[in-house]
Amino acid sequence: MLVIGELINGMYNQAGGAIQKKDKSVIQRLVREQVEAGCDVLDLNCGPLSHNPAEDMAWLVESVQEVTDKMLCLDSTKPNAIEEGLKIIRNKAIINSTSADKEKLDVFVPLALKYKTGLIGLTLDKKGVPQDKDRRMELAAMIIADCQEKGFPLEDLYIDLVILPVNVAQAQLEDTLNALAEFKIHSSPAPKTVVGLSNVSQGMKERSLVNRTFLIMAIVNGLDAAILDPLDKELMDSLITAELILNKQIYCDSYLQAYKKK
Ligand code: THG
Repeated sequence: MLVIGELINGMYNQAGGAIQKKDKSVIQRLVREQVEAGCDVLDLNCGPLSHNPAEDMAWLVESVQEVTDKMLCLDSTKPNAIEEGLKIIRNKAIINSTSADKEKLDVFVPLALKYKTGLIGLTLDKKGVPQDKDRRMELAAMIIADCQEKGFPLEDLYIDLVILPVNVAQAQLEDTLNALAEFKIHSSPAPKTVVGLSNVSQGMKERSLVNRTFLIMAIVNGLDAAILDPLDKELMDSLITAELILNKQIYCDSYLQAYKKK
């Protein structure tokens, strides 16, 4: 499974303050810590307080690339912020994200083609996040069809079912788990799937427990990638163990350490 570290996000106090003060050392420490914890990709999000997201995104990409060659996931709703980052990116990147709206697809799919990046497609539109599984599947189908029409390779597309917090939309989580499984049944090759895991526990007390329980359930239902906090050791250890049990890694006694060195 592709593990995307979420900590370089202006929503977090640490990263948010560092972006405002242009303090590279904090960002570079967050890179090292997340990579050592076993993440494959780093999500970069300037956060809601950024006055100049394009400039901040370019600064983030530059600062992060000084200390790692890991893949970067550029997380912004603003195409110009994403493109400023892509212009200077050295390695493979993922655009996070387009919605299912035609105007968004017409901007982000060509951008992903131009820079040969991966692309996350959110199953939401102008009306917001769908309330049921069938509408999520319909929006996913719209994103997939648009990518096919434009010649974007489906193996580089990640469908995001947009996870809402348990305390806001409790009844929808089972739907999202079922939708994950249905992707794998209905199409071959199936599009890859991703979730923003920490969304599930926002505003709750038992965040770590809720995150890891949902993650394991999603992995069993075929989840391919997750944006998560890799410094949550119990979460990472549960993820690695779930992959081991699903026979996605070969067993050795030190499998937890072995995974993190990969
Ligand atoms: N899908 C996609 N991208 C995403 C999301 C998604 N990017 C952003 C987000 N969701 C995933 N990243 C986060 C990052 C932080 C938190 C949740 C999701 C979070 N932050 C603490 C909070 O708000 O309570 C901040 C607390 C602190 O400052 O320490 O929960 O769904 N494609």
